[in-house]
Amino acid sequence: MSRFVVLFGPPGVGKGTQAALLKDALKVPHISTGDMFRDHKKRQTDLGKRVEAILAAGDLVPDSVTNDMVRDRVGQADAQAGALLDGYPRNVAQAKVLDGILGDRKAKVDDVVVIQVSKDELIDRLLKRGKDSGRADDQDPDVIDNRLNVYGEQSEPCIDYYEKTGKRVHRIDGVGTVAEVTDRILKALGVER
Ligand code: B4P
Repeated sequence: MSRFVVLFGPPGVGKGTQAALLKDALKVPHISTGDMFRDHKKRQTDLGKRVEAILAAGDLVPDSVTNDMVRDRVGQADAQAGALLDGYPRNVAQAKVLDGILGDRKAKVDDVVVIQVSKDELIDRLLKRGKDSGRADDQDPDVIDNRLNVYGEQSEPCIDYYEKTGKRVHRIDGVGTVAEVTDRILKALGVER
């Protein structure tokens, strides 16, 4: 039996941080669309050149590009028994495409983990990472503001979509140490470390 878990929440909430720890406990690969785009950008592939300005502005990469990339990644051998999806879907259209991709192989989104923290905390975390890592989209307060608005307008409706389509939606308090948040998520998923 496969298990597909969507890790959901606004920029800076801890998705990437948690995914890196959860993938081992869940024994599935971590698929981060943000990481995949940044990798293309770093290698200056055609895709990387196309998305560079979009990432810098904090806008969403067009669905056609993102969906094709995810379809390809989820089709790879290591994702046959499931995956931890981080940063995808980011709008309801992507959520519907993901349902189609998984439905074609008789799988589905099993759990949606929604990590929550206050807006002030998100901004603090992103600016701190911007300083530590040099990541361009974490350094400009206007870009951070845009990313948070994009989340509210385009991404947040996915939660409602998943609730209406009967998925297990787990709301997790993202404030605390990284280990505390991991424990809360694993407990909600019924997984032992
Ligand atoms: P992402 O890479 O997904 O970036 P993100 O939303 O900022 O979250 P991330 O996972 O990296 O950060 P985390 O919360 O773990 O996307 C980047 C861009 O790619 C998007 O803006 C968009 O342009 C594009 N993109 C990606 N997916 C797309 C899609 N599906 N469709 C279209 N476009 C797409 O961590 C943030 C910071 O908080 C870290 O520094 C961490 O150390 C800290 N932190 C984590 N947990 C903490 C805790 N418990 N306490 C204190 N600090 C904590």
